[in-house]
Formats: sequence, C-alpha cells, structure tokens
Amino acid sequence: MRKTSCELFAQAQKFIPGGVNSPVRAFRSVGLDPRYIIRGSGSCLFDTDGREYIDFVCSWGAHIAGHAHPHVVEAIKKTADQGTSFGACCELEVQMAEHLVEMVPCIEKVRMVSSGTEATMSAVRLARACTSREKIIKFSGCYHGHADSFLSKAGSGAMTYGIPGTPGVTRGTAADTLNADYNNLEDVKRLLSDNCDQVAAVIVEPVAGNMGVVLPAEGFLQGLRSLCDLHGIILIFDEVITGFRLGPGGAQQHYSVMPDLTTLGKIIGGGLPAAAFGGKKEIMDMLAPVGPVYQAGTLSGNPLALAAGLATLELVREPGFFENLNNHAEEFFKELRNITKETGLAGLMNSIASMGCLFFESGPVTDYASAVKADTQRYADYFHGMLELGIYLAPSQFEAMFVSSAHTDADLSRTLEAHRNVLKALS
Ligand code: KE4
Repeated sequence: MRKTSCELFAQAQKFIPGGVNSPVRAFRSVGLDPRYIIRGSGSCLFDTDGREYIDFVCSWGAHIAGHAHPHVVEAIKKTADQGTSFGACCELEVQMAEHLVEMVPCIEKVRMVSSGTEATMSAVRLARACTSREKIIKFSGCYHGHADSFLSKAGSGAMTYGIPGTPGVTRGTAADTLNADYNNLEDVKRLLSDNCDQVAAVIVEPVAGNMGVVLPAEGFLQGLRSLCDLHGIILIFDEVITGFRLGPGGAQQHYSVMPDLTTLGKIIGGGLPAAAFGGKKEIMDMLAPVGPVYQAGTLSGNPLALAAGLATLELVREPGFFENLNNHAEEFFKELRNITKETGLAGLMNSIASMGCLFFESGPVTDYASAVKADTQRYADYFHGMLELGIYLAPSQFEAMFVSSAHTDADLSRTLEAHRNVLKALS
C-alpha cells in the first residue's frame, strides 16, 4: 500500500528541514502541505494519493518537451548502461559544448556545471577576476540561485518568504552586492556613479521569472549593454530560465542584445542536474587550467545529465518546435487574460513565449515593488481551487508557469475551464 502525501510529509519533516530539499516545494506560501509526486508523463503529474494533474511547473521550466519524453528517457537509459559518471573527459561534453556555442549567440567557450547557482556564482567570479573589481549589480526581485552574493532582495523562494537578505551572508559579501530596480536604468546609473570603477558585473534575468514574470521595458537591456560598455563592466545574462525557452538563442537572440557571459540551466539538463556558463573566449580562458580563476565540479559535464540535455536540445531544434509551442502558449495566455477580464477580478497576466504569470493585482507589474503588491492570499485561494480541479501551478505567486510541447489542446481547454470556474468562485 503506497504511503500518502500526508504520511510522507510527516516522515520527511523528521529528517529534512521543513521536509523539503528546496523551500518553495513546501507549499507554505499557499498554505497547503505538498503533494508527493510519483510519476510524470508528458504534460501530467501523478501523486502518491492517486491524483492526476496537468502540470505547469514542468520542474521549474526544465521540461519544455514534457515529462519522461521517450527520446530523452531512451538517451538516459542508453547512457546509463555505459556508466553514470567517470570524473574524466567524455564525448558528450564536447557535443554539448559544440551545441551551446552554435546556438547561443554570445557563447564562444562554455563550461558545464551542475546547477544554476554554480553557473551564476562562477560567472560572477570570472567577471571579478577579469575586471579586478569586486562589486556586482543585480536587480531586486531577480533570483540567481542561493550563492551568498545573490541573497539580497532575491526573487523566487527568498522573495516568497519575504527574506530581504538572509542570515549567514557576511556583511562584506552583502556590501559588494548592489540592488537596482528592474527596468530602471537611472537607478543603475546612480549606483555606477556612487561606486565609480568598482563594479565588476551587472547580472540580470533578461526576462525576470522569479518575481513572477516581468518583461524588460523597451530599451532596458540595450541600456544595460551600453552602460556596461561605457564603464568596462561585464554584462551577465542569467538565462537559466529563458535559455532555450524563448527560442533557440534565448532572450539574447529574442531581444538582439549580446551579453559578455550567459548562464544556462534547466532545459539543458532535460530534468537532470546540468547547467553551464559561457561567453567570450578571452574571458572564459581566464578559467583554470588555462587561466588563474579556479572553478571545478565533480559532476560537471556528467554524461547522464548531458545525454538528457542533448536529447532535449535535439527536440527543440526540430523544425517548427518553437513556432508551434509559442503560438499555442500565446493563444492560451491570451484566453487566460480574457477570462480573467470577464470575471472582473483584479488580475493581470505577464507572459512571453511559453512562460507567464497571473498576478492578483490590477498592475502593471514591471518590477519588484509592483510585483509585491500582488494579493498573495488570493493567489493561494486560486492555487487551491486549481489544484482541486487537477491543475498543478507553482505554489507561489512569485514564480512562472510554463507550457510545454506536451500540453495538448484538451489540456489547455480544461485548464481554461478550471480557471473560469475558480475565478467565479473567488469573485
Ligand atoms: P538552481 O541552483 O536552483 O539550479 O538554479 C538557480 C537559478 C538561477 N537563475 C535563475 C534565473 C533561476 O530561476 C534559478 C532557479 N529557479 C528556481 C525557480 N524559480 C528553482 C526552484 C527552486 O528554488 O526550488
């Protein structure tokens, strides 16, 4: 007899802080206990209590082609038969590197790591090394993983829990992290003049996905590029979410703005732990063993994860993949907006390509300050209602929802119907 979610969560809390290995999974901001998932297939998740859901979390964006895609599973099985990790060079690393150099505009050289956090913290270390400067500028509401440098007014889990900084980060580290308002170039200019010649890098989510979804204002990304050029600063696009999500070349291709370094994750691991950072060869060659900047990882370039990632990249490179997915998703988000408007509830949908967020506020939502005005209790009520109707959304107002190529018309219509019914019940 399977253990229920309730039994498993009670057990988990005895051994794991909060019963979870990542805070947002605890469902605390939506006031529920988490559902224990036993299987994913295509657009669906199945929990241990026998319930089925249409999934819009997609492992936080990794499953752009759906759960357990046969092509990905086959690649993993075939690779696993040969062994899972050698701590040595393997051909799959070369194949992945070639793909990333070919597909991501700014990447001339790339290094694999095992998580988005590793990618962003390594990119920042590299930027500090090649500029001999120490400060970084990030944007309030953006989340770049849980490395010390980033945990100040972070987005995602930290924002969900309202942790403006976090205990355990030293004053020195916090002092080197400057927070600007997203979409506010004047704020960046102010920080640059207050910290003249001290800023090594500007790191930004080119489309923010961790304060809910917030799009770059016209000229914002281009403005960051110009300011970084003017001040000799490394521009880092954190494309852990947007990489291979918006299109083959991510946000930098979509907006035609070229960063110096890019970080990637999620989709390039196909649901297994793989991430990467890459950029101009003269910067990347500062890395050991060529250059003096140390960076390493036992499982970096792990063959199993790269097999899953390469199989996923093969799927997204199929002719028409992004056109079909983005058209489907944009139609779906448009319908979600229309239904929300019909019900008269204060709600607005920010979306681009196959990622979006329904904010429970009248908006517009263009930065951290406007995002936090959202009615998180109303989001929690909405989440409950949708979950009961078999729709699995992010358990936080400050996350993104993702459509995959596995979401069928029937899935999307059912979701729209559920959306209509839940909003009616809330109004
Ligand atoms: P990881 O270290 O969690 O693999 O990646 C950190 C990261 C870096 N950059 C961006 C833009 C990210 O969105 C993330 C991680 N995203 C969150 C979800 N918004 C991961 C989910 C979680 O923390 O459990």
